[in-house]
Amino acid sequence: MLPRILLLAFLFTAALPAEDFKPNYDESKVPQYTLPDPLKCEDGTEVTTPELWKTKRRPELIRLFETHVYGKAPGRPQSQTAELIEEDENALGGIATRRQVRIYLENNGKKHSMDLLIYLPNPKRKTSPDKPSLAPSLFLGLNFGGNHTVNADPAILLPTSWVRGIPGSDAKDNKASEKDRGWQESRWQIEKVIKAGYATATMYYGDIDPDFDDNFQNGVHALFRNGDDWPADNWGSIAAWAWGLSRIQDYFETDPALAKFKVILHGHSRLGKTALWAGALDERFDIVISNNSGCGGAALSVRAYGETVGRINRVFPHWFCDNYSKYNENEAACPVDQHELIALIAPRRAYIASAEQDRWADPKGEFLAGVGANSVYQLLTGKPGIDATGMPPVDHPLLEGLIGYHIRTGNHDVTEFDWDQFIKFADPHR
Ligand code: GTR
Repeated sequence: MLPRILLLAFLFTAALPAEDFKPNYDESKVPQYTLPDPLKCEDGTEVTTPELWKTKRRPELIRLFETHVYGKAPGRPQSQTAELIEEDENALGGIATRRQVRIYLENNGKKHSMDLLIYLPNPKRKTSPDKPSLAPSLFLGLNFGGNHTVNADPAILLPTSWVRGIPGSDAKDNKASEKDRGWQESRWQIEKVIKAGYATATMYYGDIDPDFDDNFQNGVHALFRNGDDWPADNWGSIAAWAWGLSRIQDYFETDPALAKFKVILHGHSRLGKTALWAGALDERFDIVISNNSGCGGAALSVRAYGETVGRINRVFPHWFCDNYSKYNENEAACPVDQHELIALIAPRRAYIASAEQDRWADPKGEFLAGVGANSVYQLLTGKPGIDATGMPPVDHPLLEGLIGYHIRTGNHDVTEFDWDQFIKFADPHR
């Protein structure tokens, strides 16, 4: 039998649509381009002070990304409450306290709920004697298969929402399966994270918005949908998942056990795109980690290397706002590119992780987006984000700058190596 990871890689490739799209993997065929300047406003004003960045250019860039890329999400729902469904102070063999919290949202008379799984380390992380005021930290990320896939812990509740049948999972008829418990364990490394002193929390992304083109009738979109009108800059699914992450942060702030935690947002692939957009919008997130996020995530669109804007919009029409398709095969016309998404995280720390064989996500384009954000970090902090002159060799992480980066050997995945770097980068005592 094929190892599961190979089977997954095979199925993933085989599942690519039988359209004529041929990705470019030839660096010499990358078009000539000039990136939009993150420090130049639409009216030509040069941003020369942190104040001007904060009051003028940052809001402008957010509006441009909302209008042209991800769509504009609404504010908070009329009501949000949370219920502790289950708690065990002796979870994972005693190293953690598990809490499962149901978050209820209500708007315009419509209701929605979503389940959050949290592990807190036992005992609580010790503060360092020289930095006693440091807050504890928590990794927060959405998952692809259901909370029960992140660890084999038999007490984790299965999602009851629509489940996307990912190749390799046992989910059938869009229902979660018991057999998938712990299926994505290697991608989550829960025990390692806990033993390093961090808390960790996750939610199934389909609990926020199901990942299919449902004309935005389901998930949290339904709470705000008003008739058939759907403007071209309305929020797509990535914006909805990002909105859900901010609602989780709202919940943390109401819970005395969690309110003090610094939150490190992370995400893989489409959920890496989501983490970046959520972190760009919501400055309460302390650090943002993008793993193999590629097109519409950390990779520069204008390079059109690997997955392109046209290809992603055709295959996943519900991820972005409708306006984004204007830039199919026309990336340079878009007034923003993805280095400006990283710049929106400044002055907070960002980490970009690539994989050598994940050419579909354009590792070089992911690195160059970090470099493209340097001028904003320089303006806000006096230091560039990426602390290096060129792309580092494979398996040589850059951990020192405010923007961390690595390209590791291997495929599109989240591995223990990735987690080792995320943990080091996020260390509040470093
Ligand atoms: C692919 C898509 C990528 C990436 C990936 C994933 O099919 O082309 O942009 O998001 O899915 O999320 O697994």
